Amino acid sequence: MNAPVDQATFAQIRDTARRFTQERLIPHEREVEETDTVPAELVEEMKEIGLFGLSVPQEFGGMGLTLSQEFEVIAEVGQAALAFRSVFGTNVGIGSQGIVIDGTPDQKERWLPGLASGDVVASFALTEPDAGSDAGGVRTRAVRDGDDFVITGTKRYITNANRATILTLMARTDPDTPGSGGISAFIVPTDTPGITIGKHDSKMGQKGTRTCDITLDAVRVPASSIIGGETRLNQGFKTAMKVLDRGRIHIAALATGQARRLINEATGYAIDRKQFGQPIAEFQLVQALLADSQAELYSAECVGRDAAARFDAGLNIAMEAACAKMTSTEAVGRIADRAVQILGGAGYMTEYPVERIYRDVRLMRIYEGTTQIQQLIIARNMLRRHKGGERL
Ligand code: COS
Repeated sequence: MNAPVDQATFAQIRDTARRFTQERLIPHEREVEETDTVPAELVEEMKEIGLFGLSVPQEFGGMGLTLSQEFEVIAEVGQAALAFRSVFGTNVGIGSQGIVIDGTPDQKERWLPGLASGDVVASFALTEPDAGSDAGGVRTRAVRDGDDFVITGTKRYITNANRATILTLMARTDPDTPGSGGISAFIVPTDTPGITIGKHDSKMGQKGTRTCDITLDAVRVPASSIIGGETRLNQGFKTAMKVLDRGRIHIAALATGQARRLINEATGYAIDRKQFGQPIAEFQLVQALLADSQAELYSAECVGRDAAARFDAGLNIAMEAACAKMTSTEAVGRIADRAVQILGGAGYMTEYPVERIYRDVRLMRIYEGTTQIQQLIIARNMLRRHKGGERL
């Protein structure tokens, strides 16, 4: 857990992120949409201002932000097209955090400085063709062979797989234990023989992001590649869950960024657009759409910030992270829908960003755990706490 970066330094970091988003990222959105690629010069600029290292502790060259501070930076960058955050998002979140949370000192020393600078890119390889929501259904096998493990299987929809230097990869090390037990988390360099990265997926939205299949055919890694070392053999599911808990608050921040952008787009349009002789913003039915969106954004921000603060306080936040992810991603879906409605015909045209954002945010209710998985996590935790004598 990082100690907070002092307020003055943090204010500078957030201002830099805000300026970079408004002045560099947003002006390139159309190009990203049309070329399905984030320009290389922007990736270099992201490295220069430290975005890849937001969450990596300072002793390993990162900014060492708390999750509350990361939330604010991601809510800024999250106002631009989601493809931009995706470039560095796996280094800040799901790709690096297994190592930060459970890694050995050697693993941290070896990988975190490169992850912080962006010279190393990490992907999180959990999902498989037959293991999506059922993360415990991992079929990729890691079979011990002397001091090594030999890994065979297929991973699916892996973000940044095409650019990854390493994978934090979940594989079954105990074939006799079905479900979540018997899974270990490995650090697997992508230049290891036997790894093939598939062609990148064609998606409804989020153009410029990259997700690919990865096939592993007898990929040999030393046993020391298990995150946390051999003492964490068969403990990889828990590492993955801890990573996802934290990642869900990061996604909540991202959703509030998109929500804010949508509200600004819709409000600006409503003030400029005249019908029946006056700006449509003066009509109460349009005001109701705007007000509902603002109230939902505010609620989402409050829940997300509270969950982040609880994480920073060292509390178990599985339930709160699920609440934050569900609340904010469901809200941004409704906010995007209202924004299209306020723009009317224009909202359906590719000329206006809300058309793209409407498609882009749809994935937020799916990745890092669907809304239905968040409901399941919330309900399970409620029942556990209640049965344990706590009142909710
Ligand atoms: N932190 C730490 N440990 C956790 C945990 C958490 N948040 N959640 C569960 N665990 C532990 C449990 O305590 C349990 O430990 P024991 O075996 O020692 O009792 C173990 O992990 C298994 O937990 P559980 O029985 O709850 O696992 P399930 O197989 O029922 O799965 C869900 C739980 C559904 C919540 C999990 O599979 C999940 O999150 N699925 C969604 C995956 C996802 O988000 N995919 C998106 C793509 S990856 S970007």
